[in-house]
Amino acid sequence: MKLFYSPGACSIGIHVLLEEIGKPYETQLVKLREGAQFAAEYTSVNPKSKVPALQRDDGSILTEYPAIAYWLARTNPEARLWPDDVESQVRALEMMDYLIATTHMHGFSRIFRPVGFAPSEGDAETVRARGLEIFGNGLALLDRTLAGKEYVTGAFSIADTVAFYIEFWATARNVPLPANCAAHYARMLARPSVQRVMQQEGLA
Ligand SMILES: N[C@@H](CCC(=O)N[C@@H](CS)C(=O)NCC(=O)O)C(=O)O
Repeated sequence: MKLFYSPGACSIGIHVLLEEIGKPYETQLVKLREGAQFAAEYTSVNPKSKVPALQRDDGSILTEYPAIAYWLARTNPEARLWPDDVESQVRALEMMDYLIATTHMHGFSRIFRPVGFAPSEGDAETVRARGLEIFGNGLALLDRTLAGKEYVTGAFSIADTVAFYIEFWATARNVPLPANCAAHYARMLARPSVQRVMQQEGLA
């Protein structure tokens, strides 16, 4: 398997899952800041020009975080990354979808690259402020979900790796984490898999 990633990007969550699984894998750096995601070398891997992408051992490529995470979890059941009961499964999916489709794509993306959402450069601050609002709403909902629990569905699952990268981005941007998110983030940082990934991506 080969993970196409960029340090500190959302691909970090898939990287954590690969470490949790513990089987051999390779990594391939995609230099997003240099625009490598738009070069033919990478669009032949992922025409969407995004990381993460995962090349499987048969050469086929998987894209989209939830699909990659689900495939890794279901094909490596011994790693216990996917809950057994339907209620926990559907809650894991619900949280991943909200955090990726709304908190990440609509919230963080507005903070990180406001020009992508702004009709003109002068609108950037308004866009960024809206991004912070959406991002904050996501953290607040995650915080309520985590109340009285160690992980999103109780036990560790693929949903926690999405929560982790959102919490990581919040911390990197000095957005305060609500208490349950802060405790969850600390719990994630204490996992050996996360520590190895932080080292490997040069973020420790
Ligand atoms: N819907 C995609 C989103 C992936 C995504 O937005 N990745 C970002 C990094 S966190 C990226 O590759 N951005 C490059 C760009 O937009 O140019 C998924 O779930 O995997």
